[in-house]
Amino acid sequence: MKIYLDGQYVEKADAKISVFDHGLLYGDGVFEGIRLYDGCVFRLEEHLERLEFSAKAILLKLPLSRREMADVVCETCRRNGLTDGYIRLIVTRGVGNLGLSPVGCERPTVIVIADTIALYPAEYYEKGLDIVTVPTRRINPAAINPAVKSLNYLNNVLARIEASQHGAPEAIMLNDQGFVAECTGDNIFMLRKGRLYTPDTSCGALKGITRDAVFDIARELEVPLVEANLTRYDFWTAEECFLTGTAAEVVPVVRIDGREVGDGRPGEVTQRFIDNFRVRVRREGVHL
Ligand code: PXG
Repeated sequence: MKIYLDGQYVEKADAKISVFDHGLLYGDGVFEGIRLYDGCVFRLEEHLERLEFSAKAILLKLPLSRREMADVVCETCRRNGLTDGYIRLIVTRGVGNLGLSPVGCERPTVIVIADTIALYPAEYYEKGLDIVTVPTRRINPAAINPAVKSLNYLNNVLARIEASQHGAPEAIMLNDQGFVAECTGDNIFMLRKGRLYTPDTSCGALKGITRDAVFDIARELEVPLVEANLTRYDFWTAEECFLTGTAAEVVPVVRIDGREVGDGRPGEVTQRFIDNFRVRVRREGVHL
């Protein structure tokens, strides 16, 4: 496997970074997780824009232009002979000294990993997920805004561990006011009386690329969509629920905190969104 590391394509065994890299020392950096479908990088421009916004928010100047970054992403896929897979794009503050200040970091580290993806089991899509709310809260937007896809994922990691302690594959995370924010690596939607609802990003959620795709699907399918402050009660009493994310795509939820969602089976509207999304991934990509 070839990995892009600071201007070179190196073998996996040689893809190493310094212990003085601030990405490691402080989680000081940003990243993207991107999917490759049938030789097309799904919504690459949107991912690169989010990376730029994340970098801007943490005052990190990206060393590559949008065009250069896109070329490096595609070239890494080509060099690995991939047509379907998962791309992890990482930019850290770079190598510095021991000390929080990034002043000594001369050059950001840029890494692109392109690998095959372990798909979610088909059962998740056929039967739906059984998920729980966990105690670990999403970060307050006044701290690091959760819209920044930063290398600080510890609260999401803890939430994911708490989910697995309950045997759940994903977890609902609340914000500090107790409203539903999102899941640990997915956004969340629910359906009630023909309207689709999702937490407003001011509730502390990542502006998901898949979430955006679902907004477009809602427009196409003429399902009204509302961004709002939502509580756990809203989700417990919903008719349908699903999660969206680069890894998960669109996946139904059938049980939340021990309460059945609707009739406890993946919903009809959810299925229409899944089907529509699976067509789009082959249409909305940048060809390698
Ligand atoms: N919320 C959070 C906190 C995320 O990290 C999403 C929502 C969904 O966003 P996208 O843009 O993917 O629709 C994410 C994305 C992984 C993995 O390795 C996690 C994500 C993406 C890809 C892989 O678990 N998180």
